[in-house]
Amino acid sequence: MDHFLPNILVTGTPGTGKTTTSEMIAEKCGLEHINVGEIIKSNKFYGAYIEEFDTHELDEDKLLDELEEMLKDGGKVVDFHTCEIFPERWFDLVLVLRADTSCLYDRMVERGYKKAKIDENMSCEILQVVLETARESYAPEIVIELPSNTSDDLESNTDRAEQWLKAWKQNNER
Ligand code: DAT
Repeated sequence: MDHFLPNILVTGTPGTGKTTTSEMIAEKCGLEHINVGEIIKSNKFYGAYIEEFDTHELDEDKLLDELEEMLKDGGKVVDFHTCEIFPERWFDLVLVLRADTSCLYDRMVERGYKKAKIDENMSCEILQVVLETARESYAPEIVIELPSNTSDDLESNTDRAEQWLKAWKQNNER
């Protein structure tokens, strides 16, 4: 996408800290946070309900149309656990957050997730499904894996995004 500011995708297994990190990056970098889960909910971009995972199927076409419009001018931090449904051209940087299993487990219990959903997410994180999918879906040099266990991690991840944005602006001056 040819735009004045870049778009950043923050992805990872549910509970790895996408929303927390995206909000901080957006605030520090003067970008806009887009929580894709919230957009799906508020617009009811749903297909059928899948009881086993306590979730709904996604109406991808409607979601992508909505996001295309939102991302066209750049300057967005997009937060979603699935990264392969988006066109590659949308993003200039893809951050994949990783959490240690004990950390992730505690966060999901705190959220009140059902056992099947916790099990699914734990194996997703252990098998690093999101990281590998991100590497298959985007140019490997724009995909960065970041630990997201502690508040120090949160701070250094935000600093890193800020540095990256600074460099991007210097390289894309018009
Ligand atoms: P996600 O959007 O990936 O589902 P979240 O941002 O809602 O995750 O975070 C889940 C919980 O974990 C929430 O209580 C905040 C906490 N958390 C997130 N990132 C963290 C970090 N780097 N250090 C400590 N706690 C963190």
